[in-house]
Amino acid sequence: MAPTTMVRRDSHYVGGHWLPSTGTHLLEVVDPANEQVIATVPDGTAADVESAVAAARAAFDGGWSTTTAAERKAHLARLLAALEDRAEEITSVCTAEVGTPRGLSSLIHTRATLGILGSYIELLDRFEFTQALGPTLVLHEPVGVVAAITPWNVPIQLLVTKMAAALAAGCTVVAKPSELTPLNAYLLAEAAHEAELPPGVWNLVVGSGPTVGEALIGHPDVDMISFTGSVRTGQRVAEVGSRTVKRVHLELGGKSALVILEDAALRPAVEAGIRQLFMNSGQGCVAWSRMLVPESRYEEAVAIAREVAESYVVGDPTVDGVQLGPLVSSAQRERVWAYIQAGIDEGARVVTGGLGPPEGLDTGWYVRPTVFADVESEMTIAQEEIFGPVLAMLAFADDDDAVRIANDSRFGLSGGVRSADPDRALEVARRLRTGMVTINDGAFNPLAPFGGYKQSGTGRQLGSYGLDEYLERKSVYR
Ligand code: TXE
Repeated sequence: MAPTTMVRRDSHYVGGHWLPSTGTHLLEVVDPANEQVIATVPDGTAADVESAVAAARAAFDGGWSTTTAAERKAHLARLLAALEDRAEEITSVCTAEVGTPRGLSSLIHTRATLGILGSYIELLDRFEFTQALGPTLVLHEPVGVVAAITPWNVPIQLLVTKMAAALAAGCTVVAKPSELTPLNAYLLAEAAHEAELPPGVWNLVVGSGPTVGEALIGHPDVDMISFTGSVRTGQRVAEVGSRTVKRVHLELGGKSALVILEDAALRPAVEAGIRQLFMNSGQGCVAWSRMLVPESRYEEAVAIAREVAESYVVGDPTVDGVQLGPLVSSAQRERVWAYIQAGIDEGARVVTGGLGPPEGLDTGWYVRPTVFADVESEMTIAQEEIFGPVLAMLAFADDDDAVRIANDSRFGLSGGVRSADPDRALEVARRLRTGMVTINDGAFNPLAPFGGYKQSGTGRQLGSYGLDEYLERKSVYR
Protein backbone atom coordinates (compact mmCIF):
# COMPACT_ATOMS: atom_id res chain seq x y z
CA MET A 1 0.00 0.00 0.00
CA ALA A 2 1.41 3.42 -0.95
CA PRO A 3 2.32 5.70 1.98
CA THR A 4 -0.28 8.37 2.48
CA THR A 5 0.73 12.03 2.68
CA MET A 6 -1.82 14.47 3.94
CA VAL A 7 -2.75 17.36 1.65
CA ARG A 8 -4.34 20.50 3.08
CA ARG A 9 -6.12 22.83 0.70
CA ASP A 10 -7.74 25.97 2.03
CA SER A 11 -8.54 28.01 -1.08
CA HIS A 12 -10.69 28.19 -4.15
CA TYR A 13 -9.43 29.37 -7.53
CA VAL A 14 -11.24 32.62 -8.34
CA GLY A 15 -10.40 35.42 -10.76
CA GLY A 16 -6.97 33.95 -11.51
CA HIS A 17 -5.95 33.78 -7.82
CA TRP A 18 -6.06 31.35 -4.94
CA LEU A 19 -8.82 32.81 -2.80
CA PRO A 20 -8.97 31.66 0.84
CA SER A 21 -12.39 30.25 1.67
CA THR A 22 -14.63 32.42 3.82
CA GLY A 23 -15.85 29.24 5.49
CA THR A 24 -14.18 27.66 8.49
CA HIS A 25 -15.52 24.15 8.00
CA LEU A 26 -13.29 21.60 6.25
CA LEU A 27 -14.25 18.52 4.25
CA GLU A 28 -12.16 15.35 4.44
CA VAL A 29 -11.14 13.45 1.34
CA VAL A 30 -10.82 9.74 2.00
CA ASP A 31 -8.92 7.07 0.06
CA PRO A 32 -11.62 4.43 -0.54
CA ALA A 33 -9.03 1.64 -0.70
CA ASN A 34 -7.88 2.06 2.90
CA GLU A 35 -10.39 4.48 4.49
CA GLN A 36 -7.60 6.94 5.41
CA VAL A 37 -8.10 10.68 5.24
CA ILE A 38 -5.71 11.88 2.53
CA ALA A 39 -6.67 15.55 2.36
CA THR A 40 -8.84 18.31 3.70
CA VAL A 41 -10.49 20.89 1.47
CA PRO A 42 -12.64 23.91 2.23
CA ASP A 43 -16.38 23.51 2.47
CA GLY A 44 -17.10 26.60 0.39
CA THR A 45 -19.82 29.10 1.20
CA ALA A 46 -22.39 31.18 -0.64
CA ALA A 47 -19.99 34.14 -0.25
CA ASP A 48 -17.26 32.16 -2.07
CA VAL A 49 -19.74 31.44 -4.86
CA GLU A 50 -20.62 35.13 -5.00
CA SER A 51 -16.95 36.03 -5.60
CA ALA A 52 -16.53 33.33 -8.23
CA VAL A 53 -19.67 34.27 -10.18
CA ALA A 54 -18.63 37.94 -10.08
CA ALA A 55 -15.20 37.00 -11.45
CA ALA A 56 -16.75 34.87 -14.21
CA ARG A 57 -19.20 37.65 -15.12
CA ALA A 58 -16.41 40.24 -15.26
CA ALA A 59 -14.30 37.98 -17.46
CA PHE A 60 -17.23 37.32 -19.80
CA ASP A 61 -18.18 40.97 -20.14
CA GLY A 62 -14.57 42.09 -20.07
CA GLY A 63 -13.58 40.44 -23.31
CA TRP A 64 -13.51 36.62 -23.23
CA SER A 65 -16.92 36.40 -24.93
CA THR A 66 -15.64 38.35 -27.93
CA THR A 67 -12.27 36.65 -28.35
CA THR A 68 -11.69 34.94 -31.69
CA ALA A 69 -11.82 31.18 -32.04
CA ALA A 70 -8.07 31.26 -32.77
CA GLU A 71 -7.38 33.05 -29.48
CA ARG A 72 -9.47 30.58 -27.52
CA LYS A 73 -7.76 27.73 -29.30
CA ALA A 74 -4.34 29.06 -28.23
CA HIS A 75 -5.48 29.22 -24.59
CA LEU A 76 -6.86 25.69 -24.65
CA ALA A 77 -3.67 24.42 -26.31
CA ARG A 78 -1.59 25.87 -23.45
CA LEU A 79 -3.96 24.27 -20.96
CA LEU A 80 -3.49 20.92 -22.71
CA ALA A 81 0.28 21.23 -22.44
CA ALA A 82 0.04 22.08 -18.74
CA LEU A 83 -2.21 19.07 -18.14
CA GLU A 84 0.07 16.78 -20.12
CA ASP A 85 2.88 17.78 -17.76
CA ARG A 86 0.70 16.57 -14.90
CA ALA A 87 -0.43 13.31 -16.53
CA GLU A 88 1.22 11.04 -13.96
CA GLU A 89 -0.08 13.10 -11.07
CA ILE A 90 -3.64 13.08 -12.45
CA THR A 91 -3.53 9.29 -12.69
CA SER A 92 -2.23 8.93 -9.11
CA VAL A 93 -4.66 11.43 -7.62
CA CYS A 94 -7.65 9.82 -9.33
CA THR A 95 -6.55 6.39 -8.15
CA ALA A 96 -6.25 7.75 -4.60
CA GLU A 97 -9.59 9.55 -4.43
CA VAL A 98 -11.82 7.53 -6.80
CA GLY A 99 -10.24 4.10 -6.21
CA THR A 100 -9.73 3.32 -9.90
CA PRO A 101 -6.98 0.75 -10.63
CA ARG A 102 -3.89 2.55 -11.93
CA GLY A 103 -3.87 1.25 -15.50
CA LEU A 104 -7.52 2.10 -15.97
CA SER A 105 -7.04 5.41 -14.17
CA SER A 106 -4.42 6.40 -16.72
CA LEU A 107 -6.85 5.52 -19.50
CA ILE A 108 -10.18 6.95 -18.34
CA HIS A 109 -9.07 9.76 -16.05
CA THR A 110 -5.94 11.01 -17.80
CA ARG A 111 -5.79 9.95 -21.46
CA ALA A 112 -9.51 10.34 -22.17
CA THR A 113 -9.48 13.78 -20.54
CA LEU A 114 -6.53 14.97 -22.61
CA GLY A 115 -8.15 13.49 -25.75
CA ILE A 116 -11.40 15.37 -25.18
CA LEU A 117 -9.57 18.65 -24.63
CA GLY A 118 -7.54 17.97 -27.81
CA SER A 119 -10.74 17.36 -29.77
CA TYR A 120 -12.06 20.82 -28.82
CA ILE A 121 -8.77 22.45 -29.80
CA GLU A 122 -9.10 20.87 -33.25
CA LEU A 123 -12.79 21.70 -33.50
CA LEU A 124 -12.05 25.39 -33.08
CA ASP A 125 -10.29 25.30 -36.47
CA ARG A 126 -13.41 24.29 -38.33
CA PHE A 127 -16.49 25.22 -36.30
CA GLU A 128 -18.58 27.86 -38.08
CA PHE A 129 -19.58 30.46 -35.52
CA THR A 130 -21.17 32.52 -38.33
CA GLN A 131 -23.46 30.88 -40.86
CA ALA A 132 -25.24 32.40 -43.86
CA LEU A 133 -28.89 31.64 -44.65
CA GLY A 134 -29.31 33.52 -47.91
CA PRO A 135 -28.76 37.17 -46.98
CA THR A 136 -29.35 36.43 -43.26
CA LEU A 137 -26.48 35.79 -40.88
CA VAL A 138 -26.85 33.32 -38.01
CA LEU A 139 -24.33 34.18 -35.31
CA HIS A 140 -23.44 31.61 -32.68
CA GLU A 141 -22.61 33.46 -29.49
CA PRO A 142 -21.69 32.24 -26.01
CA VAL A 143 -24.52 31.72 -23.50
CA GLY A 144 -22.68 33.48 -20.67
CA VAL A 145 -21.59 32.37 -17.21
CA VAL A 146 -21.81 28.59 -16.77
CA ALA A 147 -22.05 26.66 -13.50
CA ALA A 148 -20.42 23.27 -14.11
CA ILE A 149 -21.38 20.77 -11.42
CA THR A 150 -19.71 17.38 -11.62
CA PRO A 151 -19.74 13.98 -9.88
CA TRP A 152 -17.01 11.71 -8.57
CA ASN A 153 -16.91 8.75 -10.95
CA VAL A 154 -14.85 10.26 -13.80
CA PRO A 155 -14.23 13.61 -12.14
CA ILE A 156 -11.52 15.31 -14.16
CA GLN A 157 -12.85 13.98 -17.44
CA LEU A 158 -16.20 15.63 -16.76
CA LEU A 159 -14.70 18.86 -15.43
CA VAL A 160 -12.60 19.18 -18.58
CA THR A 161 -15.40 18.12 -20.94
CA LYS A 162 -17.55 20.97 -19.64
CA MET A 163 -14.65 23.41 -19.39
CA ALA A 164 -13.36 22.73 -22.93
CA ALA A 165 -16.75 23.09 -24.60
CA ALA A 166 -17.75 26.15 -22.56
CA LEU A 167 -14.46 27.98 -23.08
CA ALA A 168 -14.37 27.04 -26.78
CA ALA A 169 -17.80 28.65 -27.09
CA GLY A 170 -16.64 31.85 -25.35
CA CYS A 171 -18.44 31.20 -22.05
CA THR A 172 -16.84 31.58 -18.63
CA VAL A 173 -17.19 28.94 -15.93
CA VAL A 174 -17.57 28.40 -12.21
CA ALA A 175 -16.82 24.72 -11.58
CA LYS A 176 -17.99 22.79 -8.52
CA PRO A 177 -16.53 19.29 -8.34
CA SER A 178 -17.92 16.52 -6.16
CA GLU A 179 -16.91 16.95 -2.54
CA LEU A 180 -15.82 13.29 -2.56
CA THR A 181 -13.15 13.82 -5.25
CA PRO A 182 -11.99 17.45 -5.31
CA LEU A 183 -8.21 16.92 -5.50
CA ASN A 184 -8.06 16.40 -9.27
CA ALA A 185 -9.85 19.74 -9.67
CA TYR A 186 -6.98 21.47 -7.87
CA LEU A 187 -4.58 19.97 -10.43
CA LEU A 188 -6.78 21.38 -13.15
CA ALA A 189 -6.76 24.81 -11.49
CA GLU A 190 -2.97 24.70 -11.24
CA ALA A 191 -2.77 23.83 -14.93
CA ALA A 192 -5.19 26.64 -15.82
CA HIS A 193 -3.05 29.06 -13.82
CA GLU A 194 0.17 27.90 -15.45
CA ALA A 195 -1.50 28.16 -18.88
CA GLU A 196 -2.31 31.79 -18.03
CA LEU A 197 -6.00 31.53 -18.80
CA PRO A 198 -7.32 35.08 -18.42
CA PRO A 199 -8.45 35.77 -14.82
CA GLY A 200 -12.04 34.74 -14.15
CA VAL A 201 -12.48 32.67 -17.29
CA TRP A 202 -12.48 29.43 -15.28
CA ASN A 203 -13.07 29.41 -11.53
CA LEU A 204 -13.17 26.64 -8.98
CA VAL A 205 -15.25 26.58 -5.80
CA VAL A 206 -14.99 23.45 -3.68
CA GLY A 207 -17.71 22.42 -1.29
CA SER A 208 -20.87 20.45 -0.76
CA GLY A 209 -24.01 20.28 -2.89
CA PRO A 210 -26.41 21.85 -0.41
CA THR A 211 -24.17 24.93 0.08
CA VAL A 212 -21.97 25.64 -2.96
CA GLY A 213 -24.21 23.73 -5.41
CA GLU A 214 -27.40 25.42 -4.26
CA ALA A 215 -25.79 28.88 -4.30
CA LEU A 216 -24.70 28.30 -7.89
CA ILE A 217 -27.92 26.92 -9.34
CA GLY A 218 -29.96 29.74 -7.81
CA HIS A 219 -27.58 32.55 -8.70
CA PRO A 220 -29.23 35.16 -10.97
CA ASP A 221 -25.95 35.90 -12.75
CA VAL A 222 -25.43 32.28 -13.82
CA ASP A 223 -26.85 31.86 -17.32
CA MET A 224 -26.46 28.13 -17.72
CA ILE A 225 -25.98 25.03 -15.58
CA SER A 226 -24.22 21.98 -16.93
CA PHE A 227 -24.79 19.15 -14.48
CA THR A 228 -23.73 15.51 -14.36
CA GLY A 229 -24.95 13.42 -11.45
CA SER A 230 -27.96 11.67 -9.99
CA VAL A 231 -31.52 12.02 -11.27
CA ARG A 232 -32.66 13.38 -7.92
CA THR A 233 -30.12 16.20 -7.89
CA GLY A 234 -30.70 16.79 -11.61
CA GLN A 235 -34.39 17.37 -10.91
CA ARG A 236 -33.46 19.88 -8.22
CA VAL A 237 -31.02 21.65 -10.57
CA ALA A 238 -33.69 21.93 -13.28
CA GLU A 239 -36.31 23.14 -10.81
CA VAL A 240 -34.16 25.87 -9.22
CA GLY A 241 -32.60 26.81 -12.56
CA SER A 242 -36.03 27.34 -14.09
CA ARG A 243 -36.77 30.18 -11.65
CA THR A 244 -34.39 32.43 -13.56
CA VAL A 245 -34.92 30.57 -16.86
CA LYS A 246 -31.37 29.28 -17.08
CA ARG A 247 -30.34 26.95 -19.80
CA VAL A 248 -29.96 23.56 -18.11
CA HIS A 249 -27.96 20.68 -19.48
CA LEU A 250 -28.36 17.40 -17.57
CA GLU A 251 -26.43 14.17 -17.88
CA LEU A 252 -27.97 11.77 -15.39
CA GLY A 253 -27.99 8.05 -14.77
CA GLY A 254 -28.65 4.97 -16.81
CA LYS A 255 -29.80 1.36 -16.69
CA SER A 256 -28.41 0.31 -20.01
CA ALA A 257 -28.92 -3.07 -21.63
CA LEU A 258 -26.56 -5.21 -23.67
CA VAL A 259 -28.74 -7.22 -26.06
CA ILE A 260 -27.06 -10.45 -27.16
CA LEU A 261 -28.97 -11.69 -30.20
CA GLU A 262 -29.21 -15.42 -30.69
CA ASP A 263 -26.78 -15.50 -33.65
CA ALA A 264 -23.98 -13.77 -31.65
CA ALA A 265 -20.82 -15.52 -30.53
CA LEU A 266 -21.79 -15.97 -26.88
CA ARG A 267 -18.52 -16.00 -24.93
CA PRO A 268 -17.03 -12.80 -26.44
CA ALA A 269 -20.40 -11.10 -26.02
CA VAL A 270 -20.71 -11.96 -22.33
CA GLU A 271 -17.06 -11.10 -21.71
CA ALA A 272 -17.40 -7.72 -23.43
CA GLY A 273 -20.56 -6.97 -21.47
CA ILE A 274 -18.99 -7.70 -18.10
CA ARG A 275 -15.81 -5.83 -19.01
CA GLN A 276 -17.84 -2.74 -19.86
CA LEU A 277 -19.99 -2.98 -16.71
CA PHE A 278 -17.13 -3.68 -14.30
CA MET A 279 -15.04 -0.76 -15.56
CA ASN A 280 -14.46 1.63 -12.63
CA SER A 281 -16.23 -0.94 -10.40
CA GLY A 282 -19.54 -0.38 -12.17
CA GLN A 283 -19.52 3.34 -11.37
CA GLY A 284 -20.18 4.55 -14.90
CA CYS A 285 -23.30 6.20 -16.24
CA VAL A 286 -23.11 4.19 -19.49
CA ALA A 287 -22.63 0.83 -17.68
CA TRP A 288 -24.46 -2.10 -19.30
CA SER A 289 -25.94 -3.25 -16.02
CA ARG A 290 -28.58 -5.43 -17.73
CA MET A 291 -27.61 -8.31 -20.00
CA LEU A 292 -30.40 -9.61 -22.25
CA VAL A 293 -29.88 -13.16 -23.49
CA PRO A 294 -32.06 -15.42 -25.67
CA GLU A 295 -33.96 -18.05 -23.64
CA SER A 296 -32.37 -20.82 -25.70
CA ARG A 297 -28.85 -19.81 -24.58
CA TYR A 298 -29.63 -18.41 -21.15
CA GLU A 299 -28.03 -21.01 -18.86
CA GLU A 300 -24.95 -21.18 -21.07
CA ALA A 301 -24.59 -17.38 -20.81
CA VAL A 302 -25.09 -17.46 -17.03
CA ALA A 303 -22.31 -20.05 -16.68
CA ILE A 304 -19.93 -17.89 -18.74
CA ALA A 305 -20.85 -14.78 -16.74
CA ARG A 306 -20.12 -16.57 -13.47
CA GLU A 307 -16.73 -17.72 -14.75
CA VAL A 308 -15.81 -14.24 -16.04
CA ALA A 309 -16.98 -12.42 -12.88
CA GLU A 310 -15.11 -14.85 -10.64
CA SER A 311 -11.91 -14.32 -12.63
CA TYR A 312 -11.80 -10.62 -11.67
CA VAL A 313 -8.99 -9.61 -9.32
CA VAL A 314 -10.43 -7.30 -6.64
CA GLY A 315 -8.16 -5.27 -4.39
CA ASP A 316 -5.82 -2.34 -3.81
CA PRO A 317 -6.01 -0.17 -6.96
CA THR A 318 -2.32 0.73 -6.72
CA VAL A 319 -1.26 -2.91 -7.14
CA ASP A 320 -0.47 -4.18 -10.64
CA GLY A 321 -2.94 -6.71 -11.98
CA VAL A 322 -5.88 -5.54 -9.84
CA GLN A 323 -8.95 -5.06 -12.06
CA LEU A 324 -11.61 -4.00 -9.60
CA GLY A 325 -10.95 -1.36 -6.95
CA PRO A 326 -13.24 -0.26 -4.12
CA LEU A 327 -16.38 1.83 -4.51
CA VAL A 328 -15.91 5.54 -3.94
CA SER A 329 -17.46 5.81 -0.49
CA SER A 330 -19.00 3.93 2.35
CA ALA A 331 -22.39 5.43 1.42
CA GLN A 332 -22.03 4.18 -2.14
CA ARG A 333 -21.24 0.67 -0.90
CA GLU A 334 -24.27 0.73 1.41
CA ARG A 335 -26.40 1.75 -1.57
CA VAL A 336 -25.04 -1.10 -3.69
CA TRP A 337 -25.53 -3.63 -0.89
CA ALA A 338 -29.12 -2.44 -0.44
CA TYR A 339 -29.74 -3.17 -4.13
CA ILE A 340 -28.15 -6.62 -3.81
CA GLN A 341 -30.45 -7.27 -0.83
CA ALA A 342 -33.44 -6.12 -2.90
CA GLY A 343 -32.44 -8.55 -5.67
CA ILE A 344 -32.34 -11.41 -3.17
CA ASP A 345 -35.63 -10.37 -1.53
CA GLU A 346 -37.42 -10.11 -4.86
CA GLY A 347 -36.38 -13.62 -5.88
CA ALA A 348 -33.46 -13.19 -8.29
CA ARG A 349 -30.79 -15.90 -8.18
CA VAL A 350 -27.29 -14.94 -6.95
CA VAL A 351 -24.99 -16.71 -9.39
CA THR A 352 -21.82 -15.31 -7.83
CA GLY A 353 -20.88 -12.52 -5.41
CA GLY A 354 -23.55 -11.13 -3.12
CA LEU A 355 -23.54 -9.30 0.18
CA GLY A 356 -20.48 -8.63 2.34
CA PRO A 357 -16.94 -7.63 1.41
CA PRO A 358 -14.75 -9.91 -0.71
CA GLU A 359 -12.61 -12.29 1.32
CA GLY A 360 -9.60 -10.62 2.93
CA LEU A 361 -10.76 -7.10 2.07
CA ASP A 362 -12.30 -5.88 5.30
CA THR A 363 -10.77 -2.40 5.13
CA GLY A 364 -11.73 -0.28 2.12
CA TRP A 365 -15.13 -0.07 0.46
CA TYR A 366 -14.93 -3.21 -1.63
CA VAL A 367 -17.86 -5.21 -2.94
CA ARG A 368 -17.99 -8.64 -4.49
CA PRO A 369 -18.46 -8.76 -8.25
CA THR A 370 -22.03 -9.98 -8.44
CA VAL A 371 -24.14 -11.67 -11.10
CA PHE A 372 -27.90 -12.11 -10.73
CA ALA A 373 -29.86 -14.55 -12.93
CA ASP A 374 -33.63 -15.09 -13.25
CA VAL A 375 -34.13 -11.34 -13.18
CA GLU A 376 -37.55 -10.03 -14.27
CA SER A 377 -37.85 -6.60 -15.80
CA GLU A 378 -40.03 -5.19 -13.00
CA MET A 379 -37.51 -6.07 -10.27
CA THR A 380 -35.65 -3.25 -8.53
CA ILE A 381 -32.27 -4.51 -9.78
CA ALA A 382 -33.54 -4.31 -13.38
CA GLN A 383 -34.94 -0.81 -12.97
CA GLU A 384 -32.64 1.20 -10.67
CA GLU A 385 -29.14 2.41 -11.40
CA ILE A 386 -26.98 0.43 -8.97
CA PHE A 387 -23.59 2.02 -9.78
CA GLY A 388 -21.59 -1.00 -8.67
CA PRO A 389 -20.30 -4.25 -10.23
CA VAL A 390 -23.71 -5.94 -10.19
CA LEU A 391 -25.08 -7.59 -13.34
CA ALA A 392 -28.75 -8.42 -13.91
CA MET A 393 -29.28 -11.16 -16.53
CA LEU A 394 -32.70 -11.31 -18.21
CA ALA A 395 -34.04 -13.78 -20.80
CA PHE A 396 -35.93 -12.85 -23.97
CA ALA A 397 -37.95 -14.80 -26.53
CA ASP A 398 -37.12 -13.03 -29.81
CA ASP A 399 -35.77 -9.71 -31.15
CA ASP A 400 -39.08 -7.89 -30.52
CA ASP A 401 -39.14 -9.12 -26.94
CA ALA A 402 -35.51 -8.03 -26.46
CA VAL A 403 -36.32 -4.51 -27.68
CA ARG A 404 -39.39 -4.38 -25.43
CA ILE A 405 -37.37 -5.36 -22.33
CA ALA A 406 -34.42 -3.08 -23.19
CA ASN A 407 -36.81 -0.12 -23.52
CA ASP A 408 -38.68 -0.98 -20.31
CA SER A 409 -36.76 1.65 -18.35
CA ARG A 410 -37.16 5.24 -17.23
CA PHE A 411 -33.57 5.73 -18.42
CA GLY A 412 -32.24 5.85 -21.98
CA LEU A 413 -28.52 6.51 -21.93
CA SER A 414 -26.60 3.74 -23.67
CA GLY A 415 -26.81 0.13 -24.75
CA GLY A 416 -25.19 -2.54 -26.85
CA VAL A 417 -26.20 -5.08 -29.48
CA ARG A 418 -24.21 -8.20 -30.34
CA SER A 419 -25.00 -10.15 -33.51
CA ALA A 420 -23.22 -11.98 -36.32
CA ASP A 421 -25.36 -9.93 -38.71
CA PRO A 422 -24.53 -6.18 -38.67
CA ASP A 423 -27.80 -5.28 -40.44
CA ARG A 424 -29.87 -7.11 -37.86
CA ALA A 425 -27.88 -5.47 -35.07
CA LEU A 426 -28.45 -2.03 -36.61
CA GLU A 427 -32.16 -2.76 -36.90
CA VAL A 428 -32.31 -3.48 -33.16
CA ALA A 429 -30.05 -0.47 -32.39
CA ARG A 430 -32.50 1.81 -34.21
CA ARG A 431 -35.33 0.59 -32.00
CA LEU A 432 -33.55 1.23 -28.69
CA ARG A 433 -34.70 4.46 -27.03
CA THR A 434 -31.22 5.48 -25.90
CA GLY A 435 -28.71 8.17 -26.80
CA MET A 436 -25.89 5.75 -27.57
CA VAL A 437 -25.66 2.15 -28.78
CA THR A 438 -22.54 0.07 -29.41
CA ILE A 439 -22.77 -2.64 -32.06
CA ASN A 440 -20.39 -5.56 -31.35
CA ASP A 441 -16.94 -4.05 -30.65
CA GLY A 442 -17.72 -0.62 -32.14
CA ALA A 443 -15.26 2.01 -30.92
CA PHE A 444 -16.27 4.99 -28.82
CA ASN A 445 -16.02 8.26 -30.76
CA PRO A 446 -15.35 11.48 -28.80
CA LEU A 447 -16.73 13.58 -31.66
CA ALA A 448 -20.15 11.89 -31.53
CA PRO A 449 -22.91 13.26 -29.25
CA PHE A 450 -22.92 11.86 -25.70
CA GLY A 451 -26.13 11.97 -23.68
CA GLY A 452 -29.43 10.32 -23.03
CA TYR A 453 -33.13 9.98 -23.78
CA LYS A 454 -35.87 9.98 -21.15
CA GLN A 455 -34.71 10.51 -17.53
CA SER A 456 -31.06 10.07 -18.52
CA GLY A 457 -30.96 13.77 -19.22
CA THR A 458 -31.25 16.61 -21.67
CA GLY A 459 -28.77 17.87 -24.24
CA ARG A 460 -25.50 16.36 -25.35
CA GLN A 461 -21.81 16.58 -24.53
CA LEU A 462 -18.73 16.15 -26.76
CA GLY A 463 -17.80 17.34 -30.22
CA SER A 464 -19.74 20.03 -32.04
CA TYR A 465 -22.96 18.83 -30.36
CA GLY A 466 -21.42 19.55 -26.97
CA LEU A 467 -20.16 22.95 -28.13
CA ASP A 468 -23.63 23.81 -29.37
CA GLU A 469 -25.04 23.47 -25.83
CA TYR A 470 -23.05 26.55 -24.79
CA LEU A 471 -24.11 28.74 -27.73
CA GLU A 472 -26.95 31.13 -28.35
CA ARG A 473 -28.06 31.77 -31.94
CA LYS A 474 -28.66 35.27 -33.23
CA SER A 475 -30.35 35.88 -36.58
CA VAL A 476 -29.24 39.03 -38.33
CA TYR A 477 -31.65 39.86 -41.17
CA ARG A 478 -29.94 41.97 -43.80
O1 TXE B 1 -24.77 12.20 -6.74
P1 TXE B 1 -25.19 13.75 -6.70
P2 TXE B 1 -24.26 11.24 -5.57
C1 TXE B 1 -25.84 8.40 -9.54
C2 TXE B 1 -25.41 7.02 -9.08
C3 TXE B 1 -25.05 7.25 -7.65
C4 TXE B 1 -26.08 8.28 -7.25
C5 TXE B 1 -25.76 9.15 -6.06
O2 TXE B 1 -26.50 6.15 -9.20
O3 TXE B 1 -25.18 6.08 -6.90
O4 TXE B 1 -26.19 9.11 -8.38
O5 TXE B 1 -24.51 9.80 -6.23
C6 TXE B 1 -23.75 18.06 -6.40
N1 TXE B 1 -27.49 21.57 -5.82
N2 TXE B 1 -24.76 9.10 -10.21
O6 TXE B 1 -25.12 11.36 -4.37
O7 TXE B 1 -25.69 14.13 -5.36
C7 TXE B 1 -22.76 17.22 -5.64
O8 TXE B 1 -22.09 17.99 -4.67
C8 TXE B 1 -26.43 21.56 -6.65
C9 TXE B 1 -24.73 8.99 -11.64
O9 TXE B 1 -22.83 11.47 -5.37
O10 TXE B 1 -26.07 13.96 -7.87
C10 TXE B 1 -21.90 16.71 -6.78
O11 TXE B 1 -20.96 17.71 -7.15
N3 TXE B 1 -25.53 20.57 -6.69
C11 TXE B 1 -23.85 10.04 -12.26
C12 TXE B 1 -22.92 16.49 -7.90
O12 TXE B 1 -24.06 17.27 -7.53
C13 TXE B 1 -25.70 19.52 -5.86
C14 TXE B 1 -22.56 10.23 -11.55
C15 TXE B 1 -23.34 15.05 -8.11
O13 TXE B 1 -23.79 14.50 -6.89
C16 TXE B 1 -26.80 19.46 -4.98
C17 TXE B 1 -22.73 10.32 -10.11
C18 TXE B 1 -27.71 20.54 -4.98
N4 TXE B 1 -28.77 20.57 -4.19
C19 TXE B 1 -23.79 9.72 -9.50
N5 TXE B 1 -26.72 18.30 -4.30
C20 TXE B 1 -23.62 9.90 -13.73
N6 TXE B 1 -24.54 10.42 -14.53
O14 TXE B 1 -22.61 9.42 -14.18
C21 TXE B 1 -25.62 17.65 -4.73
N7 TXE B 1 -24.99 18.39 -5.67
